[in-house]
Amino acid sequence: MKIYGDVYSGNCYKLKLICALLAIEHEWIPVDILKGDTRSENFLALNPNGQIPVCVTVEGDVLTESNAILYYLAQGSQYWPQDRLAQTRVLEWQFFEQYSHEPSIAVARFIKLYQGMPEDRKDEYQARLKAGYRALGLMEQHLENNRFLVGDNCSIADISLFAYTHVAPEGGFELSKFPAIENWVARIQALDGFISMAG
Ligand SMILES: N[C@@H](CCC(=O)N[C@@H](CS)C(=O)NCC(=O)O)C(=O)O
Repeated sequence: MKIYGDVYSGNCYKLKLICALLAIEHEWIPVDILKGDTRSENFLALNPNGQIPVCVTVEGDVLTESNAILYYLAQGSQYWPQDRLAQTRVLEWQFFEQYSHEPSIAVARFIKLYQGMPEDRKDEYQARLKAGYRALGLMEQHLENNRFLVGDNCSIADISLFAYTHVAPEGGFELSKFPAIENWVARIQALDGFISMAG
């Protein structure tokens, strides 16, 4: 199996993390977005949407969309629950991540960390910060009474949300305002097989 990605991208790190937790062997192929790798003819032949991560399975199927790939990789493991309601709850959090969390937190991080806060994106940054804090508030509320996002164990819902939440301070978010999130981050970091973004 091959994974094309950049580990400092949370979307790609999700896959690095599930592979580490489940000891899934794979070849990691580094892709540099800033150098325009995702716009090359070869890459667009793989993913016409021009985005990482991309996973090429042992059978040669090309998979895109980080949360869909998590679903593929977690089949048969404890990270994908058996129960229909719990499965639906996992999907709820993953759709929340893609619509309400990642677009604000990941983009705020990109503007601040990668682009160094250019003048023409300052207003947008403030809007993303506000939306990101709202998303973190919703997570905090849930995690005040729950150890993980769904049920008593870590699932791919947690992996999806962990990816950009734990690096939210790089985007200017103060995680110390969210003690339940900080405890949840520590619980994930303590999992057997956990690997950090830089690891
Ligand atoms: N919904 C996609 C988002 C993927 C995404 O935004 N990838 C970024 C890196 S984090 C990317 O490839 N950006 C390059 C581009 O769009 O040109 C997923 O979850 O996989």
